[in-house]
Amino acid sequence: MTAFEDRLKAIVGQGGWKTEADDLEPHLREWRGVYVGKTRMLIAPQTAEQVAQVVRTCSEAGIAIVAQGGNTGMCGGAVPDDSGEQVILSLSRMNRIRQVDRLNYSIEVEAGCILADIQDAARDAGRHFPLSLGAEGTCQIGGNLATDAGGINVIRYGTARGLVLGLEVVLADGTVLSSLRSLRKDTAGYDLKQLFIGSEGTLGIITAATLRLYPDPGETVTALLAIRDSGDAVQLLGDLRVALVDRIEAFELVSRRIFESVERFIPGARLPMDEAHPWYVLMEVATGPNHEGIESALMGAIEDGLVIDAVIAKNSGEADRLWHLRHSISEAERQLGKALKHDISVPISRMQEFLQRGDELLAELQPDATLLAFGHVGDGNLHYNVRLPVSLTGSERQLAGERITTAILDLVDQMGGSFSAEHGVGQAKRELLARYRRGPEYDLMRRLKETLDPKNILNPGKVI
Ligand code: FAD
Ligand code: 2HG
Ligand code: ZN
Repeated sequence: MTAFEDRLKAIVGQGGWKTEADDLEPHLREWRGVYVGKTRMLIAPQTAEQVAQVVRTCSEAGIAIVAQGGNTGMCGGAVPDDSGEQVILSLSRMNRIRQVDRLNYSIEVEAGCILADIQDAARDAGRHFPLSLGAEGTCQIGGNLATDAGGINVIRYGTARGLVLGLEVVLADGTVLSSLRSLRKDTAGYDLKQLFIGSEGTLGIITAATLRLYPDPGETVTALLAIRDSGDAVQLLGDLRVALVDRIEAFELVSRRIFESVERFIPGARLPMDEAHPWYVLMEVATGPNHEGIESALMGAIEDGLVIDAVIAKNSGEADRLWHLRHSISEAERQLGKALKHDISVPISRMQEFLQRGDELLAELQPDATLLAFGHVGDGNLHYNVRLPVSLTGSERQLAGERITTAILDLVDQMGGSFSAEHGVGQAKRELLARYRRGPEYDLMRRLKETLDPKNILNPGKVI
């Protein structure tokens, strides 16, 4: 096996690999510590051609490859299995922003670019790259595309998939498939790039992308709104979309319980409302220079009884502090103790019904469980996380967890929703994919995997 490792080292050159246990350790565990694996080595190419040579070498030797971006994924997709045989292919040295085309509103980037760096490069060019999520300082665009990430601005700009104009991918046999076009219209045959977006490293390795940019949204206003009931959020959104002429950039629902844990675990975090309310909406609106419409829209919502209290950020510092509360939720939840995570979506019009039926299910199955619900209500995606009582023993916990997850996800399925809205499948939800996408949809996914990766060397054991 040394000869194999030497061949990989020769492809990437000095500084392009890691084999020492201490260096590898952060790459072997997913950020919550739920999935931990082993590896033979980490290899970090600098060009698509080097990626192709690594893939060819691994394919010849029958060694599996796990692509890894920022390793912030929620489903264990970027972590190798525990055989110690798999190679981690890190994209982190492919981090060049190649070019910004201002008139075409596009940017070409390598897969290892950190998401926040792409946002900054767009801003420096007077443009806006709207993908935004709590992990943006660490996650990489290759990982964002491989998981079809969502985040807080989907309501206005769609998920990562909608932001891709062109893609460069290395296939399982080492072919470099380059379609780095920057066109908005292109009906020349099948849209192949869509196959790789959301495929979590199982169909190809994404090495570069051309992304869509937008005009800078200009002045925005961030407001924290207290609401009586989670269901009111949907009605409120429906009304505000009209009142604000669809200029809502983000619309997030958070329960009081969640903000309490953020205040408890995140240093300096404090909700700027004295009175406690059961639910909150954190909203960002592109208002224009005079903050047109926002106050009258909110007054209308207060008169209608949908909003019971509101705080409007007076400046960007206050807005950043509000968003910091939102982006700290996962970290607070991690410190509170692992919860059962349900990253679900339902049609927005059925969100209220889902929340009500979900409450009923929890009350029936585990009345002493704690619901930690929050999410991107503006696009129908809720993180319906559930914390089990600490008093349960290991086996009770396992059983209760399985019963609750099955009941919640069956409900989501019956309501025309998805068990995986934005985090992907990884190794965490492989069985769920087989369960909820059974039939022709699942069969075609299998056939695609077998066709594109016949030796099953790309991230085996993940997704399918
Ligand atoms: P990784 O975790 O490294 O990899 C994820 C998957 O993609 C793996 O299967 C991996 O094999 C594959 N992969 C990575 N790079 C490539 C590549 N170049 N080619 C092919 N396959 C590749 N997600 C959301 O959608 N919305 C959120 O709001 C959100 N908020 C988050 C907040 C926090 C605090 C954290 C920790 C995570 C959050 N996430 C969110 C989850 C995570 O950040 C996203 O899934 C992100 O897109 C993963 O990017 P990454 O570079 O870390 O990918
Ligand atoms: C978010 O919206 C992320 O903050 C993380 O998608 C969700 O931790 C979670 O469950
Ligand atoms: Zn989310």
